[in-house]
Amino acid sequence: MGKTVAEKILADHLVEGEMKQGEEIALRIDQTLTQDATGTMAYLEFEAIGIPRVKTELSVCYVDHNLVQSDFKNADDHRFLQSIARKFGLYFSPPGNGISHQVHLERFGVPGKTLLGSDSHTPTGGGLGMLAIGAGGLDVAMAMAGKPFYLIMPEIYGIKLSGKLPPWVSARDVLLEVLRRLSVKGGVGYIMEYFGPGVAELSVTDRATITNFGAELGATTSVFPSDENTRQFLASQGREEQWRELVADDDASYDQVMELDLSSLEPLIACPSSPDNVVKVSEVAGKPVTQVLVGSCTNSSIRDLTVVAKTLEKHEISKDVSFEINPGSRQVLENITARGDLLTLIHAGARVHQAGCLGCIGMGQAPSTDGISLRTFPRNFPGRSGTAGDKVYLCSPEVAVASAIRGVITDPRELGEYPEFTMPDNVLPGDARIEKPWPEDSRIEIIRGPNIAPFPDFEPLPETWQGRVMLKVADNITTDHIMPAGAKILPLRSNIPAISEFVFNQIDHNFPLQMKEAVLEGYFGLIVGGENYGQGSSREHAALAPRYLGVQVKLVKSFARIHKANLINFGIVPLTFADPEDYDRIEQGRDVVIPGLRTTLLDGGASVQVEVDGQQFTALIDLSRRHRAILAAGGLLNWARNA
Ligand code: MIC
Ligand code: SF4
Repeated sequence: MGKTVAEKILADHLVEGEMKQGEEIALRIDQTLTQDATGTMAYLEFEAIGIPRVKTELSVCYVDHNLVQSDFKNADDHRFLQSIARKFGLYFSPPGNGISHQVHLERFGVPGKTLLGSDSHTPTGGGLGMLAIGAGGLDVAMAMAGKPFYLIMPEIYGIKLSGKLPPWVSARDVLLEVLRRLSVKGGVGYIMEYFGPGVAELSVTDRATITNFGAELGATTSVFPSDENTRQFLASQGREEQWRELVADDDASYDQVMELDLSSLEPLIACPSSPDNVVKVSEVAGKPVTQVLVGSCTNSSIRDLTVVAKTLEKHEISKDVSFEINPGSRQVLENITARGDLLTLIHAGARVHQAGCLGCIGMGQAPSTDGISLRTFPRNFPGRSGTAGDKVYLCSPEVAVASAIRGVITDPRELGEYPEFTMPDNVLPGDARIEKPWPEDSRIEIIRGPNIAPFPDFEPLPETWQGRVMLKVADNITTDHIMPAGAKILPLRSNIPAISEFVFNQIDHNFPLQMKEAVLEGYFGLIVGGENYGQGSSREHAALAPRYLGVQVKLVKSFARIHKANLINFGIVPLTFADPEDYDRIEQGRDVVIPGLRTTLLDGGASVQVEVDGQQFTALIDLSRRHRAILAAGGLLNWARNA
């Protein structure tokens, strides 16, 4: 039987297991990427593994998140990462050079390769025909050490595209429509693969917008074929020799298929505060906006900023709107400058920032109280912008610029003629600041600032587990809820004791104190949760910091993929309710005993009895043998040391 693109790449990289849905498989990883907010911890872990050089074909260390230097902490981390890259043989992309995913697409991505990144939007590389997967920092550290990446074989969800996008409708609207149909948990357990005649109508940057934003479906990754458009994109980057054709066989079959006619789409928008809260722009048109931000790894390519600039040639920005541009990369900035579009943007009143994540992760750009903020970003989780009670909408650059012009949410089709954009045959590479790997030299020193704390040690799992329900939360809890980001907390990413003071900060700011008191009384923590627990960011701090506080078990209705893997890596046992209605029967504050948890795990038991104040509940254990051994050891590093 024929293969899909995803199956071809998986088969080429399979080192263990069988490609049967639900089985654990191990993949060889060709390339890795890290960014600074997850990277510092990933390299501390890499150092703990004790390998002198990275063993991948190519690994890149990016600095793009923690750009605001309000004291020494972020600046120290930047220096630490540069010295790490020099020491261990990585490329280094410094602050201001751009967002990891955008730069990687431009300068490093290669069709048919595997890429593992310590960031949930790593699937951006799927736009080039890569199998690009987001993971926790420790998994990326293991891949840099030459170890395979383990995952449960996903099913393949085929999205058959036909037709052509109408004027003022763009790639963002494609995925907003998919999110509207499937929700933020609709992609869990799947690789989304795009095929059909509509694929040829989308450029690589359009495709990258779709695979990037596809992270919000909870999917393992998303992938497009590598075709003539891919060849042209790589040629424009001066990398044509890295192109290879990669398309699904004619008789390939998909586990699910969705049909999507691009011609039938219209401008869409995700309302506060979830990326799947999607409506037609016309349904919310007329609401006043105070801030419009164009940027992020989803929508800040040369195409995106050119379309915005060309629209502004004929219009002005409303005086009631702060209109801001966060370029995706230095390459984008250099090219829009060379082509004159930057002048149009500045002239129209845009606030133009350095290339990076910026307000997307709450590094500045917080909106005003009650002010509607329109963003071309991938996430609008509550409070992520830095303003409590924020009203963040997600939309295309077209909707963003139209709304910035009118000062109210606006359907861009009202603006008349759609500006033409054709990708130039050659772009300025904009990569002069990217440092190539240094030759091995034992004299290279790693520069550590005082905020970098050593990696904490964790105990193995006890035979009988004793604890307390420390918190009960609802469905779709994000890792932003568990471990918030923002300009104040992000600089603590290399200091687990310090950052743990902010665990569950938005839900209950007393949580860390209560955990400490419980541990002193001899109780560890259990968290009860609903569906899709831990969706969103890949930050392993959402597992590591709670574990540091004494959280050792999570009992939920279902988990998001990356978070579940991170829990296992740091020795937190992920359990699910056998009967989801038991969720309603367990109250916060109750004492819990799980007799024989360790032996049950090691013996391969499929379930365990959880006693809450004397009442028995059955919890399911959906874990591989390897996972079970890691949990018993108290985490992946302990396990790897003993192996
Ligand atoms: C995000 O968009 O949430 C982030 C910030 O890029 C994260 C990584 C992090 O928390 O450092 C992600 O997407 O994984
Ligand atoms: Fe950066 Fe936002 Fe992309 Fe995350 S989603 S990598 S914070 S731009």
